[in-house]
Amino acid sequence: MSILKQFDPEVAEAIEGELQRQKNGLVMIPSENHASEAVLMAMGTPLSNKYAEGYPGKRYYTGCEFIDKVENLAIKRAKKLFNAEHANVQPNAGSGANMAIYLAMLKFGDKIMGLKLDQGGHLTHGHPVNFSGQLYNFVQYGVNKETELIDMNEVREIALREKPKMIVIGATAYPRIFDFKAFREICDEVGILLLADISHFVGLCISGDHPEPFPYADFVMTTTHKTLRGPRSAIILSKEQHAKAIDKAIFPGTQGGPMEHIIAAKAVCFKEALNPEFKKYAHQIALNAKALAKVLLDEGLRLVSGGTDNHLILIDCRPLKITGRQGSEALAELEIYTNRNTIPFDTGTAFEPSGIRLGTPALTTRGMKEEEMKLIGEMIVSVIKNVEDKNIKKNVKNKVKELTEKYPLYV
Ligand code: DSN
Repeated sequence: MSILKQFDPEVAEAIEGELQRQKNGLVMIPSENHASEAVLMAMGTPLSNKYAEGYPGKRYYTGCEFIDKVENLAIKRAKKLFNAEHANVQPNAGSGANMAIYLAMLKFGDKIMGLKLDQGGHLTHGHPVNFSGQLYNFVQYGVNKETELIDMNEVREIALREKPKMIVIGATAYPRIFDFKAFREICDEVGILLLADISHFVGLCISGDHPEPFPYADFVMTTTHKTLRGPRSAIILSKEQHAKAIDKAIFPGTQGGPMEHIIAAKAVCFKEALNPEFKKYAHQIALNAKALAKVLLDEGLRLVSGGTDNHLILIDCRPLKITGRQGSEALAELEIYTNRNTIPFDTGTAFEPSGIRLGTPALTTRGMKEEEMKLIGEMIVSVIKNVEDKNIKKNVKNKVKELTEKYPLYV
């Protein structure tokens, strides 16, 4: 940092500010985490300087011997971690990775089934403003209005009626488990492909708190920076029979030179995740989410689907007479970072939705456990029940300081 500080104090100052924000705050946005220093270090390396279009052993550039070594390590570790037949570690991000899978297996205009965005899905699972909804003919499934759970009978009915070529499962705001086996049975009945986008809960698939997608899914896409705690990026895992098509869809289909510094950081992250300690960490994410949900429920909040089975929770703010934006902004003022989110059958908008989405991956990285979740849950409830109360805010701000000092980050 000292060279950067000297050369470009403005950028250095902003980076330092962000570091301090993370250190001094409680990061509870469920898609965020704090990568290790080893992961961060791998990203800031001269591997970024190298062009390496192609794949290990088959590059379009000379001088790729060290790049090949790094990418082969990432591939080998990813395959082992996920019990996968094939791994492509080049995708830059989850959206592009999903795009490549569609490109590999479908024709524009083909029918796909995905979970509705406002009921927990992702933009790339068929939303009309996204390339997915514009280039493909998406039919969407949702959650049951009463239970707020995915209704497998409805999924089956839609699949049999619509006969899509692929079903996409996975979510950004669904607090429950995906039954991969049940989805596979439906896909087999219709004779179609299954893509599991496990980006959010990937860590829990490794710890055993969520079922594993293989052997049920044909393709697995995951980002690497959420519960997996690696660099901001993604990978695609698949059965061997689809390996060529996937590789071609990434390069030259949708990407050029791979970001080998990020691939190095992914290799480091997979090494961390293969360590038995990671399973303990990811299991604790789930335990912490349950403990947090319990205190929120005990304090009288309504949670979507009545709780959580994974790493995230959705609070329905309507009974509190505030919007998700008001609630999340009141918390952010006190350095508790959550995000506003739509809830199923929301009457609000994406910008002014009725929910707050929060989770435990980053707090768990800091070493916090159930006891801290109880304390934090009580703090959150006191703030969102009284968004204008200055005394409560002062008290919570002090508690955030105590907690972040007790569980320091990047020491
Ligand atoms: N934006 C991510 C999230 O917050 O869940 C998904 O891509």
